[in-house]
Amino acid sequence: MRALIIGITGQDGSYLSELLLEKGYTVYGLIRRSSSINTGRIDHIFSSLHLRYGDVSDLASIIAVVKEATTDLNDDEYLEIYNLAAQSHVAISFQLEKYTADVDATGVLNVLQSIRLLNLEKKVKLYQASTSELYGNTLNTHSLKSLNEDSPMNPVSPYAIAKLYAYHMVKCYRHAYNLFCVNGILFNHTSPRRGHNFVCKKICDYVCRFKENYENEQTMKNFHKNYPSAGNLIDLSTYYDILPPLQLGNLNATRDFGHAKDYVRGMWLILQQETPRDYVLSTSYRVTIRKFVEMAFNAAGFEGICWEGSGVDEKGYLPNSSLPVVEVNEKYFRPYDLTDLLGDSTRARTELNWVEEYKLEDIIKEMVKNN
Ligand code: NDP
Ligand code: GDR
Repeated sequence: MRALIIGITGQDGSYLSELLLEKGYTVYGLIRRSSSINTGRIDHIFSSLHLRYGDVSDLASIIAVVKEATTDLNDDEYLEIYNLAAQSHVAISFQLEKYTADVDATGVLNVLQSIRLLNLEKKVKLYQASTSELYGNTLNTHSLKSLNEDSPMNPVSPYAIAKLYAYHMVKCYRHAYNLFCVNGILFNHTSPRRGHNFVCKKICDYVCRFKENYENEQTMKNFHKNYPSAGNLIDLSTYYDILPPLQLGNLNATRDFGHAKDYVRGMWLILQQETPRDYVLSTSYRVTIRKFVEMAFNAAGFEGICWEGSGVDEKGYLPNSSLPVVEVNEKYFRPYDLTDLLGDSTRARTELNWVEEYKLEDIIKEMVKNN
């Protein structure tokens, strides 16, 4: 059992590596050269992995690693390739349009071409990290209840447009060259290993700092109560940060959130099928970003956030406080946002027996605890 993970240093790559190692796979991984360390998520399993430098936009480096990973495969063996590499930030794709296309669209073509150039059509199974972003605002424009593999795709960002190219190219290679290549159309999934500038991680990081601050403040207040004479000697502000309110963008957007661990198990199941097929993975539980904020504060023991104002003037307050903990900042608005997402993963549930183990509340608790 051999696998190659392109994008192994990311959130999903790290959980998938753990899963495959547990199952006894030999795991190859492609990592990018970086001026600072980018292997933090896989350091704990570093010595068990076969890591090679490369870049999905560099065909030669893909050919080299695919060739190495398929050397001496027995007749009944094949290589599972998981292409998770992407410029994966939707908002940033509006600033890096061409680069996002090079990595997220034609990068996938490089992976597909490497398989053909090496005549490995019968020796490789390819998983492509596709996304619910492909649907754009279809849920509302088509008055649908939820989104499945047959729902119309209307991408609204450079990221999603690049991923739609990749999605179709995978289907094209499947039909044209009989390759086992499939799209996992995954809805948002998160974890303590989520990149820091995605909204759920950003919120949970803030809540943790807030809690720490609050506890330090309480400790200092108690200290002052017990030792009132120290008040003149100690400057309270040197003992805890004055934490500015969390700055967020669109609080009305909804997302269908799951745990990355459940989703990488789904990726593996998709590649174990006899027949290549695309699958949606989603929890079918959606919340607004505003609700996510409330749930994260609740998880840290701060209940009852109330919201005042609207649009850019909206602010979130904890009970009995006149200082906001959340403010809307238009800097985080996107030129074009995807406002509503809800998946229907009936196909994965019936054909793969895939079922998620984590509920959103548990995910948030884990993220707030393990920050
Ligand atoms: P991350 O951003 O955490 O990880 C992306 C990975 O791709 C990193 O290992 C990154 O390397 C690597 N990468 C980026 N550019 C290149 C490149 N040019 N060549 C090689 N590797 C590259 O994303 P996630 O783990 O969250 O997501 C995995 C995949 O699934 C992505 O393709 C994403 O678009 C897609 N997806 C994610 C969803 C989610 O909710 N998490 C939902 C649906 C799809 P480095 O560490 O060096 O930056
Ligand atoms: P998304 O995730 O765009 O769904 O893409 P992200 O967490 O960036 O945004 C989700 C929603 O939250 C709103 N939002 C903010 N977003 C960020 N990043 N920062 C903020 O401050 C903020 N405030 C509000 C956004 O407008 C948006 O509506 C993720 C990525 O993992 C993709 O790679 C993947 O394909 C999709 O999920 C499914």
